[in-house]
Amino acid sequence: MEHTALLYFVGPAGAGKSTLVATLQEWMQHQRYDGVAVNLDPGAEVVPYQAAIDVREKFTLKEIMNEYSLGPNGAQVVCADLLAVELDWIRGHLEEINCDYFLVDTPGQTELFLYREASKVFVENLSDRSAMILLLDPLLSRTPDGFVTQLLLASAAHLRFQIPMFPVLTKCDLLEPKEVDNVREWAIDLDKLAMSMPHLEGMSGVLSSELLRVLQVLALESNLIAVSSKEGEGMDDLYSIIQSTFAGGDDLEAHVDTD
Ligand SMILES: Nc1nc2c(ncn2[C@@H]2O[C@H](COP(=O)(O)OP(=O)(O)O)[C@@H](O)[C@H]2O)c(=O)[nH]1
Ligand SMILES: [Mg+2]
Repeated sequence: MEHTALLYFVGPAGAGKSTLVATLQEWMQHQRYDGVAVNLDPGAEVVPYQAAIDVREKFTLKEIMNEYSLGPNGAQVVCADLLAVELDWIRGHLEEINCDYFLVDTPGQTELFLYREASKVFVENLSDRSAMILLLDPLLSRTPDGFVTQLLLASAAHLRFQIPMFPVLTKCDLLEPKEVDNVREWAIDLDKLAMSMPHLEGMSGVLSSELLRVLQVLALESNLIAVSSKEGEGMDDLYSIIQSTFAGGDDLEAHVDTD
């Protein structure tokens, strides 16, 4: 199995995972890097990229709903567990492919991917060079308390998975530039975030300040990258930070110069 790393795109439904996989893959193609897309979302109707490996060949959300007489939520849980059953099938396919990066699109519900034991087994065994691209919702992240909820999710991911995490603020075209700057500053400097927090009365005030202290300990390990798949923004920043983790340096300029 020859690849630089396998990247899981994880985040809430609608955060832009599938679109980011497609946009980053296209960007990589332009730069002559080889990004191979893998779809692990059995609930996807259509995906905006050509998947080299697609879990829907094995099962779809609709099939599981029918087979087990479940609604979509119950079926999502069964699907999350079935993923682990297909570990060998997927690994077999990965082993036949040589590329720079596998771009792995994951199911809509973050919590299913983060908290089910099956996906932990899956992530720990699929590749020994994995990372997680953690998509933060832009509309939630632009308020201090909303951003804290996103940091909590990031902290939970840190606790669950011992792999590099790259937090990404998606759809930044939906925010004012000033709002994007604010969020990025909060990510770097949690004291600034604390000062921006509204001084809430009672329970939520206590909760937020205690939470911030925990988050200061579990702080994000890398800069928050702002991307917009719509505008094609931030792909170079995202690539650079991944590349410097896995290939020991940003080879972007060197690579572009080779032609
Ligand atoms: N404005 C804007 N919309 C986006 C962007 N990326 C994705 N979207 C839209 O957000 C919706 C959900 O995107 P999708 O990639 O399917 O999210 P997923 O559920 O996380 O896979 C779609 O309607 C996309 O067109 C972006 O960068 N900017
Ligand atoms: Mg999707």
